[in-house]
Amino acid sequence: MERTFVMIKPDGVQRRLIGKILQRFEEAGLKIVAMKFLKVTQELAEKHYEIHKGKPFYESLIKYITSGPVLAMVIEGQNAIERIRKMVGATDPQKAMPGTIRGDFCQHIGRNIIHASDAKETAEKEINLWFNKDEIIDYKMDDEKWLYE
Ligand code: D4T
Repeated sequence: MERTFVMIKPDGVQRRLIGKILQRFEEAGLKIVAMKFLKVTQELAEKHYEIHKGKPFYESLIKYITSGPVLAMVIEGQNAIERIRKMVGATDPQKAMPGTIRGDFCQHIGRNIIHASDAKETAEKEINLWFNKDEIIDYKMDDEKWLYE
């Protein structure tokens, strides 16, 4: 089992897409193990996007991510990191395939509604940045025997 960090960004919240996005993850058999709704501070935004510091889009990216509440979560499943990146689609919605979240719900790279960790190391780093250990819940879902052999 693998865990990944997923965030519905301020535009996803404002456009009332939380329910539709969560439905996709739930229907795929993925398991939410942590979730919180918060307004991202400047400090957290800068830590989360530190890799992009100095890039032309950095300032607008920080402004956007701190502009309103987001839904942050940790999702668990077999191969969850790659699986969810595929479900989310390409960073630029214009290049995202139909059927993906970005391909179905958005238009512009600066308003791409959702974030998901892109690798094992980033998933671990982001989960630790956004959640305390006691906010992540270990539990069994009753349908697990029907989802995994
Ligand atoms: P996030 O991190 O938001 O899930 O996006 P990705 O993992 O898919 O893509 P990323 O790290 O390369 O970009 C982070 C964030 O910056 C915005 N962005 C990116 C932008 O506004 N203009 C750009 O040219 C790029 C490359 C979109 C996502």
